[in-house]
Amino acid sequence: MKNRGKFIFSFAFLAFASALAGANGKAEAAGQSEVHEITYVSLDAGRIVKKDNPIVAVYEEKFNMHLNMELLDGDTLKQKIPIIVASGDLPDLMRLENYDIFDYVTQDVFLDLTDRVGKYDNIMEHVDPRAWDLTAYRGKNYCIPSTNYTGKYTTNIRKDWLDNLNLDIPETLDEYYDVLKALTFDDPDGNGKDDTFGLGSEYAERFMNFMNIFGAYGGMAGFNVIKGDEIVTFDISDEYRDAMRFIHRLYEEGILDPEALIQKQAQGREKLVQSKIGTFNGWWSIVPQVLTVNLKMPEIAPEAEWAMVPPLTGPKGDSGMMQRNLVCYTAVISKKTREADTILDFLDYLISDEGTWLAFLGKEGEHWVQTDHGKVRTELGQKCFEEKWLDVLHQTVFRSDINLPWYCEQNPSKAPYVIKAQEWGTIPEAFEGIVTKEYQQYNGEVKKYTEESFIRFIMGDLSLDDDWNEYVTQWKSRGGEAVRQSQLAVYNGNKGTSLSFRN
Ligand SMILES: [Ca+2]
Repeated sequence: MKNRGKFIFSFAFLAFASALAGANGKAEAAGQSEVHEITYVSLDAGRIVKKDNPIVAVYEEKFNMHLNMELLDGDTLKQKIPIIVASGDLPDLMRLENYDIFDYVTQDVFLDLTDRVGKYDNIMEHVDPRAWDLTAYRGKNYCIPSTNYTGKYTTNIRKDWLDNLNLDIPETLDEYYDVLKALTFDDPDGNGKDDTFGLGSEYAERFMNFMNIFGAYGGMAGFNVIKGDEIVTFDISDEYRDAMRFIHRLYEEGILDPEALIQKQAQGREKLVQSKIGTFNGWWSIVPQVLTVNLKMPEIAPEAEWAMVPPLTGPKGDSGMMQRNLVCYTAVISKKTREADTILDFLDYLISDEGTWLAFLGKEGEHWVQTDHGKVRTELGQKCFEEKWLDVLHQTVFRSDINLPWYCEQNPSKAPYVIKAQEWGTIPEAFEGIVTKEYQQYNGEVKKYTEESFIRFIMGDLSLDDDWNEYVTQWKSRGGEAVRQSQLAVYNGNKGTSLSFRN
């Protein structure tokens, strides 16, 4: 223990010394190599910059560097990054979200890593090969991409209500309809009142609430789906129209909560907690965390028991939930930096097992201990984690293969949701990561038009028979056709394929 204490002291001292060195510029002891000053801007992801952070200090000492971190909230980041990039005066290191790299890579401000990363064993070992392809620009790599599991959604159902009505968890779309109907009209909560709906909402982005229905028709709203050597643009497909017919029927018959098409997320959740809704689609953590912990559903409705519904099988045997992007963020290095080697050394260590555990859980014996049940946070570790600075470097380069198994091991009540969401089939977007000029120009408008039309079709304001052709024509002329054709050209170019659209 004594040694450990000393160890920590020396790190703290070094961090202090390097901070001083940073402040005093050249006022360094003669003979000591200059500390590498590195500026780093990232989304805060709920973390804060702590002065003399002892975890950051370990990396700083190891690579003789000083990290000047700036963490920004999502809104600020969105405003600030374009300004930073336009100025040409970039921080040495930045973390960008999802595929945002494509918004800036054309401006030639990031360091080309293509011929550099090969010698970094940990980076080569732990970056998903698919992610290099997905983030490459004209065949070159300008970032270290991080990936996450792509299955993240579950369909949830009130198991106690099914039991009350002697019903099984539905497996097909037809069975789902029957169950939703019963959960609406057969008084599943047994209070003698007609006060429940079969299907409710969790997302303000309306499509998301029906993803298991789209999946049963072999597609996903907003997606282009590969079928053999053809691509189906789902939003203008016959399958999408059939899915909308199904949802329209739920609306017409009063099985879908009509407010699900207009209400805010918080209102939708409130109805779940108040036992007004039988099923919903959501992020895996909604039941075990948001409803159970944050909104205290077990106190409000002690009888409530949620179960998961596997992706429903549709009329042609299709099924699947929405697949999330594989790439969750990217680390980019400024083309102008003088510290590229130090940064890459640092990132290579950060993505190693040792570097990841340190960035994630802190120091062994201090912030966590090895037990029969895996690596368990100590009281101090938990406290530092809750103070939001312990794992501030953890989401620079991300190891989902370390993070997620640990999470499941330490949170057994939540693990089934995580695992099922991953295991169940998902439907991917064929053009993931392909952001073209046309996409940037038109996609926002096309998406808005599609969503507004979806709501009108479901409510019966537009007819799925009489207004469908006009909808498809409008969808294409408002930019949808230009967007998808431009993406297809890039896709075929990148892959060396010659796929075409079926519809
Ligand atoms: Ca009732």
